[in-house]
Amino acid sequence: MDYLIRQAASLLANARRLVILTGAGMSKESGIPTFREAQDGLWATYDPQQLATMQGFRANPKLVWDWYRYRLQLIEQAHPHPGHLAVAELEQRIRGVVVITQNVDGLHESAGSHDVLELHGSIRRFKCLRGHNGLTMDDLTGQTESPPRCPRADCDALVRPDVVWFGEQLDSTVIQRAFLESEACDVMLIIGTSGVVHPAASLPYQAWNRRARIIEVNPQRSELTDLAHIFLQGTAGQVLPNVLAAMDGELIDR
Ligand code: BV8
Repeated sequence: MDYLIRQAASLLANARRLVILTGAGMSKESGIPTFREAQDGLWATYDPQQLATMQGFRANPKLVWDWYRYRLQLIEQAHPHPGHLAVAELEQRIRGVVVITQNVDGLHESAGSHDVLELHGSIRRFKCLRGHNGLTMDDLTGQTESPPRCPRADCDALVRPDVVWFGEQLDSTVIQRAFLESEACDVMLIIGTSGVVHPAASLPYQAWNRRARIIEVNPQRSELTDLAHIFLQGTAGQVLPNVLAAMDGELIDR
């Protein structure tokens, strides 16, 4: 593995434009469960792919709202781990780094990453079913209903998280830039994604088609591992600081 880490470090150190694509596994070591794992406790009996849909919300607005409130509470107690900090450090060391994340938890920004594309929106932002967006939890204080109603004048539509649900289109500006960056990069670092959800999962193929070198960090193989020139089998919190150390010329003991 040390050899692979040194190879990855060398690719990153010489990258002209680096895209870092992250998924739920990136936040696992911050205490946030991934989508594929059985949701624990209260949510073990629900399928995230049913809850993270407009149909699910319309069928049971309170259940979906409560699920997001539960996840938001987990996220508010979470902190970036050494893997997030390493991603932010890469932005300091390499020109043209952009983080493209499928996560809605905001931990990359908390860790100090500046150029972050949130493909699937943010759990910290809210909007109503009539399209009033830019709402935060502060705008909703004092409301006891679950879900709350829109605080805008003359609107009492239900409020939902400003995330992209299954079956919903991604923000066109965000996904267009994500494709452009994936086509222009010469190195793509993929961290903690099963590569199942589209269109995010098609970004590595864009990079691969343009001969970018692909590095994947994941404790197990994913749908994208066959594209990786270097597969670093391990967790984000363990592997990424080692890659950074290797870029400094020494490898810390694991
Ligand atoms: C759309 C926000 C079109 C909400 C999410 C093409 C082919 C097949 C299907 C489709 C397709 N095109 C569209 C679809 C349908 C669908 C889709 O992809 N379905 C899949 C499931 C088959 N896509 C959509 O609906 C998208 N919309 O395409 O619209 C359209 C066109 C016209 C008109 C209308 C619409 C919208 C998709 C976005 C859905 N929203 N999130 C919320 O968060 O609540 S997706 C959600 O699930 C997450 O954001 C994340 O993206 C995804 C989970 O995936 P991962 O991040 O990969 O996480 P996962 O748990 O799967 O894996 C974790 C990985 O981490 C594992 O590999 C594990 O080994 C690893 N790991 C674990 N621990 C660690 C680790 N790695 C590192 N360190 C560790 N410690």
